[in-house]
Amino acid sequence: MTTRLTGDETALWEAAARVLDANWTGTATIPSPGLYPHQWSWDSAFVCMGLARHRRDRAERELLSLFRGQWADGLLPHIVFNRTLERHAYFPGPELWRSDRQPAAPRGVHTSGLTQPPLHALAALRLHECAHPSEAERSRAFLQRLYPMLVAQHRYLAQSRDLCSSGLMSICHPWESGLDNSPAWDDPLSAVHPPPAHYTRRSQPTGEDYDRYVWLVTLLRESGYGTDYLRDAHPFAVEDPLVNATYLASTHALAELAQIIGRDPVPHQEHAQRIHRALLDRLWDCDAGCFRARDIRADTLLPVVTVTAFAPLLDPELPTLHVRNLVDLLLSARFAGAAGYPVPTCDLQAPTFDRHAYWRGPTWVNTNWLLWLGALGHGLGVIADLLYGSTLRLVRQSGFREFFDPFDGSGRGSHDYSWSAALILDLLGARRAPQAA
Ligand code: 2M8
Repeated sequence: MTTRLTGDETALWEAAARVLDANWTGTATIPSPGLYPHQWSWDSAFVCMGLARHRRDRAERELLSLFRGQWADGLLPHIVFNRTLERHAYFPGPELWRSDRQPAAPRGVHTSGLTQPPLHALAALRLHECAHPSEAERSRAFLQRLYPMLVAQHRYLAQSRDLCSSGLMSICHPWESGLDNSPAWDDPLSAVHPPPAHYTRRSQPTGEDYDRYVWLVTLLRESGYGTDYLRDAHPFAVEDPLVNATYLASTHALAELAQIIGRDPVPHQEHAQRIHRALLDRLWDCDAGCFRARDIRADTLLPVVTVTAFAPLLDPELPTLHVRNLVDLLLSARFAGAAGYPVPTCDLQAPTFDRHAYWRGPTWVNTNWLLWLGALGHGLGVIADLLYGSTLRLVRQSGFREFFDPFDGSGRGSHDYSWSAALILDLLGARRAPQAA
């Protein structure tokens, strides 16, 4: 812990730490008891941001456990399955992905064959930055070990996921976005036509979309998760602002990590420039004054404005005009301005907005945290403080829930959700003192 906390903050800190301690399996942190019993990729990155300030030994093990699932081509899977659990602990389990039949997948570890937002280099950098001076040597040694795995992860994204050679990575499944049932995916998903399905599922979302999710995985699996297939034939391919903003932030982090361990940062810096330019060229919508996802099969920007519109605030070189437009939209009645508990995951005025439905409207701690980080990077202290305060208010009122009603702050989904707890530790640890102008 780096900051002196008040009594209330200490209680919140201890409650958050208890959630992470309870969800620790001995090798990694599950997202929540019951609903998500395996290890998820971007969840682990968020968890590391909190563990960096609570149990850095566990943060290191968390990342190493996740990278045990890395494929030979560099793919870092979005789920690493816990083999000791029953087959039906979570659907879809290893039997849908069949990673054991893929030559590039690791032996003895079952994984999915998808990615998630690549926040891991950023998590590793934050871990190093939070290290006590007495731990600096050990921290550098850990980075030496992790760095080649992070480089391989980014190489995979550049070589196998830059489907348009644009500089941006594409997602090939809504699950790769992390915002699974976001209304942004409604259009590209409607072009996916699965055969009738024969399974049941216990949590949201259900129905036709779920059939499409499973069908997309079946197509990927049957193609051997191949790059040529992804580029030329897979029906769902989207360049998303949040995914690419995390890709950019982690590419900058990789450059910093390279410097810390005496490697060459220049290739990462050049790559970051390319992502930066492509974000502006391909995903900025001048008329709407915000970023939107691009469906690369239809070559159009997707119509619904969601919280991912703001994620490029993570780009340290985002031009001032773009920052100003994003702040206007964020504070308007379409987002924070009319939600008592910002930031809703979908434009409140969009017909698809739904205050109860998972990623179709509710407020989430991780998206708030990403925007908080982006706002800090641009010196937007008032916006950062607004996000800080509203996020703390959510968990104080409703606990470490998976997501929250953006109008009344009531909690929804899982209880004791790991990233909600971990990111509160990071927020409390990083709380800033006001500075005179
Ligand atoms: C949710 O996604 C999984 C599939 O990956 C699911 O719906 O079962 C999403 O919220 C995702 O962002 C998150 O990583 C995962 C585990 O918390 O749950």
